[in-house]
Amino acid sequence: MNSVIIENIGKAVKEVARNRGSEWWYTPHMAAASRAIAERIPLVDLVLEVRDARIPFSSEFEQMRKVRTSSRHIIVLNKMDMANRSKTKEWIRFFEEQKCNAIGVNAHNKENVKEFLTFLQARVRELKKMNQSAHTITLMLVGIPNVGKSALANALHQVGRISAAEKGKLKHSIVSPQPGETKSISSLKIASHPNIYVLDTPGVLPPEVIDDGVCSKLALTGAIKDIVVGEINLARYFLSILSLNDEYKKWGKLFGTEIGDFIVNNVRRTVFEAVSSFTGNLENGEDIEQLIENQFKVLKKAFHLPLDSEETNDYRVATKLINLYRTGRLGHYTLDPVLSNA
Ligand SMILES: Nc1nc2c(ncn2[C@@H]2O[C@H](COP(=O)(O)OP(=O)(O)O)[C@@H](O)[C@H]2O)c(=O)[nH]1
Ligand SMILES: [Mg+2]
Repeated sequence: MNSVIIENIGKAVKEVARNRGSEWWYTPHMAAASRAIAERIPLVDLVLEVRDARIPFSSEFEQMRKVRTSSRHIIVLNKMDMANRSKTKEWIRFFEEQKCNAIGVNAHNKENVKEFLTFLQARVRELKKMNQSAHTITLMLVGIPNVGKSALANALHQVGRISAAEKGKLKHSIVSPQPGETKSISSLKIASHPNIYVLDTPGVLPPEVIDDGVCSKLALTGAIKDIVVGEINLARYFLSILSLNDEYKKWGKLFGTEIGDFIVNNVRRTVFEAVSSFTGNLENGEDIEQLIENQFKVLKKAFHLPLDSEETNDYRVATKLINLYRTGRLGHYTLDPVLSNA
């Protein structure tokens, strides 16, 4: 993997964490949320640690590592639709071998959320066997920013209320592509008989800045605001991932037969051609830098950008590319290699 790009992103994040500090990284708001979450962990029946399925390792919620709740702790790999399907399965197997419950979800897919609710109800029934007196069950969603906690809370609330045939206005948590939009803990009902409530909580980043690779992945998947790292750095990082991944090779076979989004096809063709005609060494950091520079140039054409001002165009290429990546239109990438239990 290209170490120069990753180092630069890590440096940018650390600088921000150090200088402007609390405004961007571990905000006072996060510190307060972290305390409020810690108080509730012993009180709730299940803690659902939401992670991003694209980065099951890097999106760990550090606070859960310290509290040993084992049987009451479930790792939820959300945004499964954006990750590599077989890698998600491997990751789930890894967690299960670690004796930790894990499940993949896509908060935007209603059928999938229904299955998830059924899974949760089964867990709740097991709990009730152990504790007969409990008639109201509380689950708590925790995790770093932007992994989809609020989206999941809303989706469970919606699905649960419909099947429980209850009337009344649906509540909802604020879902946003910007990290840090959930400001307080809120409670939503997701099932009856027994009554199950889910607590949505604000995202919390670890207080200490972590390693460059983790910073880069958090930035690309949107857990850290884009301006911290800069869109151009993010796009460069994504291009390095794309160029070292076999995914683009599949695109070569599709040319001539593709349907659908003209720009997407154009971008794929451009990236494919740039990588396959590249004569440098993909293992070499400097060579990759060169490849990425070339890709930025040719992508300007693919995005139909006027060939004037260099800087604004780089920025535009970057934002367009990041947008295509984040809407899953350039493929499904799991950025964390699966850990082995060995
Ligand atoms: N593709 C995809 N996007 C999701 C999913 N869940 C949430 N999102 C999006 O991710 C962003 C962050 O969601 P949000 O619920 O606000 O995250 P939170 O900060 O953890 O509460 C929003 O733009 C959501 O629409 C999912 O399963 N798949
Ligand atoms: Mg939220």
